[in-house]
Amino acid sequence: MSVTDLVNGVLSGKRRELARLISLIENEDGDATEALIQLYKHTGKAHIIGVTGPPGSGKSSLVTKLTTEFRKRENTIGIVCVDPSSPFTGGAFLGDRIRMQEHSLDNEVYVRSMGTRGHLGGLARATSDAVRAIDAFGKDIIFVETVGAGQSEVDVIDVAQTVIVTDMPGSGDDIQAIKAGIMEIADIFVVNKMDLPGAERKVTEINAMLDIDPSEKDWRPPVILTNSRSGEGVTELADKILEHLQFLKDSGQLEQKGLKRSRDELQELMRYKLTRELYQKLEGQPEYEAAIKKIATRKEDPYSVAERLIAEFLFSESR
Ligand SMILES: Nc1nc2c(ncn2[C@@H]2O[C@H](COP(=O)(O)OP(=O)(O)O)[C@@H](O)[C@H]2O)c(=O)[nH]1
Ligand SMILES: [Mg+2]
Repeated sequence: MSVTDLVNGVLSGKRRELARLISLIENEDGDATEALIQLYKHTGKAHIIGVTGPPGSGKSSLVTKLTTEFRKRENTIGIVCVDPSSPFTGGAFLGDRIRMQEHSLDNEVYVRSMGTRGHLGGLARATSDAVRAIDAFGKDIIFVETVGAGQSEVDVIDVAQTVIVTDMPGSGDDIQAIKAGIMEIADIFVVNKMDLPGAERKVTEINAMLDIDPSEKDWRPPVILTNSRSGEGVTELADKILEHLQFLKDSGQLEQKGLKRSRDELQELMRYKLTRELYQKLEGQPEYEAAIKKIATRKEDPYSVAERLIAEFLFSESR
């Protein structure tokens, strides 16, 4: 299939072409970049919603219920599930797929899982490109679900305009969540499994944490109780999500976020491209291997060698 066919297919809403493009993205195929170049001007329309939190807190169930809610409101939906902690794409997402099955016959809902490929930087890159492809495909709302455990999902969730952090009663990992920087990125907190004992206390705890947050934000993240099995609280959550988007627009923060993201993305792409080209050039070269040995045997130091190699790379004409 030619890149033009692929691009036209995605733009005209063909699911097969979208799936194919995301596979190319995952495999870091050059055709994917070519397609994304052509698609870029058709993107930037979707409301991207990040959903993160501990495993088992109910992210997938919640996304499924939110999808039902937004479908009622005539929105079309994309869902991207990311699990950086698991190398087993198929198995890890089996549960997610089963949970999201109630939408599998709905053409207006597109679900895709992303597994670990290469290093985490690559995963964040691939996820943001997959989201972009779904944006060009024309979905109004795109959920990005990722398990909350560290820097990697903060990177993954960076594509989102609205970030939901999920928690559940009885989970004692609040301190850990703060450490991981998950608290700071939340626009909305959800205490899911409100049917279980301790849900109200959890809400109080999170609110207490927000009270001592020194940063003076214009938006105080609301804390919402949900039951992702019955759907209780989900309508309120959907309203809050829209309220947050409206706040971003009214306050000018949506524009700011867009600029920040473009700056970050450009830097990241340049860094990625430069290092990849550099390594490709150096890897296996006798002088490179010799320099590594010299560093190990203290005949040279890594600081000077790094400077020299980068200078040589930047100013070499045969690049
Ligand atoms: N009791 C209860 N169980 C829930 C609720 N939401 C999800 N679950 C269950 O919690 C488990 C984990 O849910 P899942 O959506 O896969 O969580 P994820 O790992 O965060 O995506 C599943 O067995 C769900 O059925 C809820 O509101 N109440
Ligand atoms: Mg899940």
